Amino acid sequence: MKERIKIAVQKSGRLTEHSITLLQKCGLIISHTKDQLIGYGENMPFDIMFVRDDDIPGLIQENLCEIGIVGANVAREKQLSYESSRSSSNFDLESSLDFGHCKLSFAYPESSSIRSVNDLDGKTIATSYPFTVKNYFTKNSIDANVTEFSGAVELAPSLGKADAICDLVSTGNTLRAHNLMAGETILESVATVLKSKSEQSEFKSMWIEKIIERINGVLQVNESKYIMMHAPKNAINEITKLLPGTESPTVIPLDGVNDTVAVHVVCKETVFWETLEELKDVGASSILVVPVEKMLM
Ligand code: PRT
Ligand code: ZN
Repeated sequence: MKERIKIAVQKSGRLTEHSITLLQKCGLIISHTKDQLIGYGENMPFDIMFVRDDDIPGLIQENLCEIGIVGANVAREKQLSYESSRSSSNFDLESSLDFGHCKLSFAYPESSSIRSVNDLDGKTIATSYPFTVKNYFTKNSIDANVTEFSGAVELAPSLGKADAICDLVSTGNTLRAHNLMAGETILESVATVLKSKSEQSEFKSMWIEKIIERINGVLQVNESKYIMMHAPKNAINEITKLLPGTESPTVIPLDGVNDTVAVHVVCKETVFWETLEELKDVGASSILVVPVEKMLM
């Protein structure tokens, strides 16, 4: 039987749809019905394991999966928990993705006198990320107690279980609804590709590198644009400087014209209207900006 590589993604939650879309953009055709815990990659040797996000680092740690997509918040917490038991994590945080943005931040009851981390000595903090929070306290010499809550952390102060909390925040609406004030952020998080550090067969290594290269390609494409314009020959240097993240432009002569050329560039960062206006100021005309569908560097 041919070897298969297992990719763990969240079964049902904020990361699920984005993770599947990302793998599909990498060319993977997944056959999967809603109730199945495993999806089958029809055209590549990948199986997709649908699990709770908290289980993803552990599956890689135990060599049951080779790749995972999970919030950096979860990956970091698990790394610190392994380190606390004197082992080390068996995965690398490989690529930061463009979804799942959130912050792990302190929040203080409006009714309390706590206004910053400097007021936390001797206080009790509720969180679902005890290792990350304890690590922060140790590094900043703060002598506070940490109590683990697996859900509804924002209720802990009103239940009398904690003086403050440290939880994920996205819009901040949940904090406001519970009369909590946002405090210092200890971790900015985004969905991340985890890759096993275990040694793999040549076949698996080749496919793991291939899918990661394609993921990075998809990320680049999301921002990248192909830009075409006419420009005076002597303005090419200035044009390249105005377009961030470009490599050497392709310069094509125009039929019957001597001092004007067609310039084509791939720009790997967002192109703003202001940039187009600046291009015009240095002599460019007929500027076209088109999306890039696929890119392999
Ligand atoms: O069932 P499973 O364990 O897989 O799911 P889960 O409930 O643990 O995770 P899920 O789907 O809620 O989140 C998965 C990942 O999404 C997290 O680990 C983060 O990496 C990321 N993420 C991004 C968030 C948020 N934004 C977020 N806002 N995870 C949780 N939240 C919570 C936050 O804690 C708060 O309670 O959403 C609530 C609303 O936030 P506000 O600030 O927008 O009001
Ligand atoms: Zn979870």
